[in-house]
Amino acid sequence: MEQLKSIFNGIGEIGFQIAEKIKTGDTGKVEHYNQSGDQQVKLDLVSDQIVEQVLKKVEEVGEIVSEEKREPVRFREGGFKIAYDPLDGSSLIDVNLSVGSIFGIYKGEYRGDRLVGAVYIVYGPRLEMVTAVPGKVLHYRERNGKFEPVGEIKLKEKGKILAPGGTQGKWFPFHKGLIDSLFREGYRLRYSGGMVPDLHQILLKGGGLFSYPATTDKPAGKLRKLFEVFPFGFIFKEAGGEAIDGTTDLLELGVKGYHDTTPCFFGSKYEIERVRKTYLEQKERIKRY
Ligand code: AHM
Ligand code: MG
Repeated sequence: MEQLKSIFNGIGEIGFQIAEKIKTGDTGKVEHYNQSGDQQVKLDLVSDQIVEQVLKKVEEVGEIVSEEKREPVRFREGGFKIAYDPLDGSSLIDVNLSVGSIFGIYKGEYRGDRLVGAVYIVYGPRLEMVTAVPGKVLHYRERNGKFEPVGEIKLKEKGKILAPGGTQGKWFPFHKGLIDSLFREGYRLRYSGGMVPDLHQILLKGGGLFSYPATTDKPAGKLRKLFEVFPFGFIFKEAGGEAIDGTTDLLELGVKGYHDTTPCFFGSKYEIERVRKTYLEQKERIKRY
């Protein structure tokens, strides 16, 4: 879609500006908590302002909302709506691990089935960007101050790595059983605690499974539908993988509030089928009691 090009260009510019701030900015915390109750770091807020300033100038963008904002900010009538996490994993900057920015682009309402595109930026040893539109997920890498295409991302049927999120002591036994059985099959652990690099690794290595399940202390999971889960759900599906909450396609989940969370699983077909089977069996078991 031609109109998305200027949005992708704007997001590319945002990537360069946030990358500069990460290199030199203050990683201290501020006395503010976002809607999800996370203490914000100064860089979260600086990054949020960068996104707002750049997207305000892009004609095609009507409105934005972010993990750091209570409510949407309206720029103009019509146009696309963008929901984003300006700096995901910001608590990892202190220890110099990779972090990212995540964007979902909507036509109409902020709902999974209204997504028309998604983008993420990875701030790692190198600056990278991935854009997705229906049928095409493209990988870019920074070279001489510009994003240059590297190639298309396509998932295989089955991968080799697992990124199992959430505190293990708070996992439900059937979830632990699933993860343990995948490890017994030979999967290897790859979890940094940054959703963007963890999912980027699965996408580039051809497959695997990232999970952030319901836990006994967080029955609705941790990750936010609009700012983290839907954009990656779209990207995984367009790359030939799947994204579910255990049983249901993530993009079919309803949205009640901007900061809603959901359990989530992203992966290639084989691993997601394993998740679905386990979670459906569990649902059946609950029904019987
Ligand atoms: P954030 O938006 O406050 O940075 O939180 C999101 C991050 C994800 O990047 C990551 O997958 C998850 O939180 C890790 O959570 P945990 O520390 O519970 O494993
Ligand atoms: Mg986040």
